[in-house]
Amino acid sequence: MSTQLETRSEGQQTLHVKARKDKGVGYPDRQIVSDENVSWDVNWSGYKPPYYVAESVLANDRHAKDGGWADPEEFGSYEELVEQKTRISYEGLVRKDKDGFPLNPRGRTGLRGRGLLGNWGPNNAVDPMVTYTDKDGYLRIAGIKRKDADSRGVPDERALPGGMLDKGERVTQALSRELSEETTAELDFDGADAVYQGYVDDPRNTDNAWMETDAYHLHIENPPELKPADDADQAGWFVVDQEFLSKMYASHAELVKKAVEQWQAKTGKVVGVDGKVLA
Ligand code: RP5
Repeated sequence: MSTQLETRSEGQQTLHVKARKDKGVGYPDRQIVSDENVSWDVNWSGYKPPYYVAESVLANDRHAKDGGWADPEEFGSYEELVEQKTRISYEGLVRKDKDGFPLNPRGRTGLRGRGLLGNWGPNNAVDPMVTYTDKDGYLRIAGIKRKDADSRGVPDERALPGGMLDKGERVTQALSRELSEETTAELDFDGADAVYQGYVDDPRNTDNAWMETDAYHLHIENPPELKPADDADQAGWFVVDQEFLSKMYASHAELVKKAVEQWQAKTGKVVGVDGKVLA
């Protein structure tokens, strides 16, 4: 008999790791930030991280371009930006540095600016987690290979088919839209279970711009076919085993573990380390 899948979350307040060690495509090297120096409350006079904002962000300044999705590079105050475009932080009040730039709620990342992210401060995403139990009794989840995985040197990495929350969009609408855009599957998330709201340890995060998500779980009986589209190079139903969890993008493994933990509590089922659903 399999031992149980490790679903214990490492906690949502743990130090971010990928946001310090990994990089988005085109990023300069981050200044190395040791665990002891992550917190903004630690005085560190030697902290002089590079500044980076991607060309694609600058080219999509919504003040300069119709349909632009990014904040302007120069801004009066963070509060003004919040008024112009909804941005929600589930991490408490957004702190600012002495120059008025929003500060990453999990601390230093070794990089200033916005990198590939359009918003100063939180960038809100949604992550649909859709599972079913296959005919052999394995728990499978809808996953993708992101288009940027090869360029980041992690071809085996897998991710949830998540994406950005559009302005004025309901979270359940965004979950359906993103799933459909990345996998072509059409599902209704109105009855889905809320799993997590908050910071994502994303490789694109910087000191001044970071990802936050709303993650929901839906367990279904009849899985639709998944075909890769939009930001996905591959899409498929992956067995939720320890190995799959170990190669997930950003902090997606933490989200999946939490969803499995909730599902086990709700159904009384137990998922083994190999993804097999035990009675
Ligand atoms: C992650 O980035 C989120 O958890 C979500 O899966 C994803 C959204 O960004 P894009 O896929 O739109 O680049 O932080």
